Amino acid sequence: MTRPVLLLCGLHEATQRELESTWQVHRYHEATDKAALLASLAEACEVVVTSGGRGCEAALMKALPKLKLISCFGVGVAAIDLGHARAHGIAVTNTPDVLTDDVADLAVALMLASLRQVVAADRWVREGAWVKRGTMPLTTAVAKRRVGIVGLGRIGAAIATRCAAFGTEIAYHGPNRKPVDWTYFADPVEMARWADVVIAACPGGAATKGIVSRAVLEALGPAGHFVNIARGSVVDQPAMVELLRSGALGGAGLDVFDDAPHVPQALIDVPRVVLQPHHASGTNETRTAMGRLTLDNVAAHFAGRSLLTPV
Ligand code: 8YV
Repeated sequence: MTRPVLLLCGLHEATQRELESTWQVHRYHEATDKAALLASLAEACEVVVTSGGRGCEAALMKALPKLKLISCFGVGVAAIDLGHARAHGIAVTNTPDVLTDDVADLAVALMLASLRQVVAADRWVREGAWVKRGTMPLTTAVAKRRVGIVGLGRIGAAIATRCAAFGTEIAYHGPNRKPVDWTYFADPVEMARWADVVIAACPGGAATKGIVSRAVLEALGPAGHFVNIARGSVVDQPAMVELLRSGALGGAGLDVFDDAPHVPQALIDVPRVVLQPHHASGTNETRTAMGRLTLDNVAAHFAGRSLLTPV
């Protein structure tokens, strides 16, 4: 109870409640004088809790010289300066595996929604077009489509397995070929030329910044659909918006954006786009499991036990 923990952002409610009833939690995001808070914790704070979106910058780590653990609520740790953490003996934990199914489910839901225009069809009924204009324009079949996945990690592989059940052909792009039967493309542009749908499922960060480039989106083309459950940074967002608006890219299902929660109006205005508020892991079950791991890693640190999910 007496050990201080610095919390960088609001968390899943029950997780934050338990964190705050177990440790002496200081809410950095709500502090009016952040420098004073850091100074007051400098000699005592060993643990920071953050989220995948908030991450943790080197400057904050430097202000806490006793820092030993950054426990991240989320699998993506690209917003944490891992190089600085490693160089200074600060362990980082995340929440892998527990969210894989939900994130893969949402990727497939966005693919289905984009190809079958589920949201536009809902609007067609809701806004009375069915009565006034009759049947809506035809959509695109999912079966037999070619799906190219950028990043065949845990989540990418779970997406591929689900897509296989829909009778799609599957290929993937990543830094390395994997021991799987799906087709490997070393070049994402070539994969996009082959594909009807490209799904981004890779980690964020410098290595994947803009990997879904203008060239990839142009290769996907006017009949192609792009799904992103990875990070906004993996796609050239201005190019994507421009191509969607002009019809040079057929459609998109997007859970993540540059500068979230701000989504460009130009993107909101495209009717062939399905938007989500970064909610791929947003189920009660998964957020509870993510919270359990986040809390258990903190408890393991203070008890001197091995961390459960070190990055
Ligand atoms: C969460 C995520 O939305 O796990 C990740 O990397 O992006 C998501 O599961 C986020 O971390 C919760 O704030």
